[in-house]
Amino acid sequence: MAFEQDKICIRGLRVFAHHGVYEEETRLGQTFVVNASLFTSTRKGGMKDCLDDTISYADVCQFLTEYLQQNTWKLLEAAVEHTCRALLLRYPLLQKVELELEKPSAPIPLPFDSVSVCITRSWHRAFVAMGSNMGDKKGYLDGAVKALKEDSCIRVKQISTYYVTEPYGGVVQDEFLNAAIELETLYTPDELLDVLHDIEKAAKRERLVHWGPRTLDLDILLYDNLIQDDSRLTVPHPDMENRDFVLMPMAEIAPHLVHPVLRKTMRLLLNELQRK
Ligand code: A4P
Ligand code: MG
Repeated sequence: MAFEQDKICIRGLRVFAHHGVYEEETRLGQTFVVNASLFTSTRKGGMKDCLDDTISYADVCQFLTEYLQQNTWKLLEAAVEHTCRALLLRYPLLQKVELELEKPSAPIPLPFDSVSVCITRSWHRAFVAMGSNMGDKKGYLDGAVKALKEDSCIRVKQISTYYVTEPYGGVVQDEFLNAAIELETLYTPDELLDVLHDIEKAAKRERLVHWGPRTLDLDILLYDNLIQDDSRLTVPHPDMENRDFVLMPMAEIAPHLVHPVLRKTMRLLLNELQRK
């Protein structure tokens, strides 16, 4: 049972800080007002009546105050973006945050109550396929896992077994080592793709032959229930249902996960492919 709608709300926290485009704003400072909704399951804390099992709103208010005072941004957009990320990284029980930063004394020579920027940010669940068929294949996959683990905006949740697989796609080449990873990330799909490309580059990956040999290939298989198809990124990965080297590790770490387009579980997709 999920408690995704539970939230802890903070309204009207006043913080004297120095954000603004104008020099007087950063020099003199002004009062900002913070409103926050912290999405986290309150069930355990509620049942046990224990502060250790929830997020302390007093602690969050203190953190917000210090964070907004210790940093200076020109834009409210930047202040809320960085603050959301800092909150999500600091509080492991926090799944999603809605943050509004108001500037009641913004330099606007007109009568107004307040201006604000309000954004919602959260952890996302993604699955990444790894493949290597050159050199130290296991070393390349291990290196990719290590690089993902070292990124603070990524939490590696599960790693499948490494599978030795026959090359798929018609190019005559060495056998592959393949695996799948489940992760949680603060990155958008495009940002995650950039991170994967950087890890590929660090593994001396060269894009020579399409579907050809590679030290390291990292593909995004799934990202939440997102369906996206543009010139740079297609999610779910367009060919995953035809690839046993993707479905075997996926059926191992997420057998009941449903493909958002095909509406079938990973285990069923693998069974269907193996029967073909
Ligand atoms: N791109 C679009 N969607 C995605 C996505 N979901 N994840 C774009 C990652 N990238 C995505 O990829 C080309 C472009 O695809 C990227 O720049 C990105 O913008 P690439 O990695 O540069 O080129 P590639 O790997 O040669 O092509 P492709 O189509 O990604 O090949 P695949 O699909 O990765 O297949 N056989 C076995 N047994 N095991 C394997 O791992 N891999 C391949 C390569 C062939 N045969 C294999 C295996
Ligand atoms: Mg690829």
